[in-house]
Amino acid sequence: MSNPEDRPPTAPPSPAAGLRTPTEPTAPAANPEAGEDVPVNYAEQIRMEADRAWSSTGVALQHALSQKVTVAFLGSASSGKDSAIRALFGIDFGEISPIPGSTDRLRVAPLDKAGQVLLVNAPGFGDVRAEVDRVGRDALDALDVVVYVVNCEGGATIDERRDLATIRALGRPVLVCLNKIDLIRPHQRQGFIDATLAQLDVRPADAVITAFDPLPQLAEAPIGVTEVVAWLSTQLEVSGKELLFAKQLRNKGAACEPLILAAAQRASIAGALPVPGADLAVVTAIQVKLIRDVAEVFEVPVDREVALFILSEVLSGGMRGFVRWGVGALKAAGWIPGTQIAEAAILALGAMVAGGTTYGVGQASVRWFQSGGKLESDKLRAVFDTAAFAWRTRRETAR
Ligand SMILES: Nc1nc2c(ncn2[C@@H]2O[C@H](COP(=O)(O)OP(=O)(O)OP(=O)(O)O)[C@@H](O)[C@H]2O)c(=O)[nH]1
Ligand SMILES: [Mg+2]
Repeated sequence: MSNPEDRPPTAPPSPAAGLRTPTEPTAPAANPEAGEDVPVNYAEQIRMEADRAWSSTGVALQHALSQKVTVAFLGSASSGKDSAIRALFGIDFGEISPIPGSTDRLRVAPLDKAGQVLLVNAPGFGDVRAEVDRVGRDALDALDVVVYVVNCEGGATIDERRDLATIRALGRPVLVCLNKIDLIRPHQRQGFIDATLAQLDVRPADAVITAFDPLPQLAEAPIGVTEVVAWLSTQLEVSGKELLFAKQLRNKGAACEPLILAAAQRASIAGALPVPGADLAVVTAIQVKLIRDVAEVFEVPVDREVALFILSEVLSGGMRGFVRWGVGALKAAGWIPGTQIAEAAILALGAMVAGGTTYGVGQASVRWFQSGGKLESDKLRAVFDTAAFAWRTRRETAR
């Protein structure tokens, strides 16, 4: 587990060392479909907007980081609660010091040194609730989300159904994990899943199939962790707590994925065109915030220059790839640079470009921070383009 206090004293990716002025866009070939006439001052435009966005996103970031999050892992004995915590956060819950006052029956422990992220762990909830002391009650009052772990090997019991009803009465989002799926033969799985969900009266949308600690001969790695993270992140986003949660996750790249998807989604519905000659402000602000969020997850200090560098490199460097495709496609649809968008076809394309560039910026940032700020520009751009085109493909097939 890492804490802000544990931060290695590594220097931030130094703009002075690794940074160069974004390459001047190479003159695009005269190909009407590839978006010629791309203004050469695009890089300047991006830098200006990103610079402005840097200041405005600081407040939002501070707010996100000042939150408190409480996540409970509940469920019958041996269902896999501790295994879930280990798979998600990479820690042994038993080794974290509980908050004084919590009991053996309901343990409350902080994941981070500042105590902003609390985990609650309790077996068989129904009878525990009657006995909880003040620490337990406070934790339950502050609960943001509940992960209810069921050993689906034996199906659900009446006690579990009752437990779940009591937990739902708390009025918090509850995710049911049908755990130990590895122990069920593949051809019997669907039957087990359907039966268990019916026994528990849970909708499929509120359940994830998991194996938090599978037998090595049955599965190489835990199953369903990505889905659990995605579900929790979506729930926590409502109250702006998803970043704090993401920071605690074991797998940093995977922790960023829901943040990137959510940002791309926001950008695509913003109704703005993040291309040369259009209004960049809204989408650029989303992208700058995303870069800062990704840096937070990787616990790397990021400064304005680094954010500007990543953005201008991937968006304007060379003016190729996805951005170039976007400009070409928009023009082919009748968009004239510098004008307002009115038509649905152009709006839809703009949404695709906004979502794709944001998704690409997120993935490029992950790779940048994973590399310790040492990724070469062409590799950074390649990550961006691959991701942005993948977003486009996904959207096209989703239609
Ligand atoms: N095959 C398999 N075993 C699992 C899985 N998840 C957990 N287990 C095993 O089930 C046992 C109990 O797991 P724990 O994570 O300790 O369960 P718990 O809910 O914390 O248990 P208690 O705290 O005792 O109530 C351990 O031996 C785990 O290795 C899984 O997905 N597949
Ligand atoms: Mg346990």
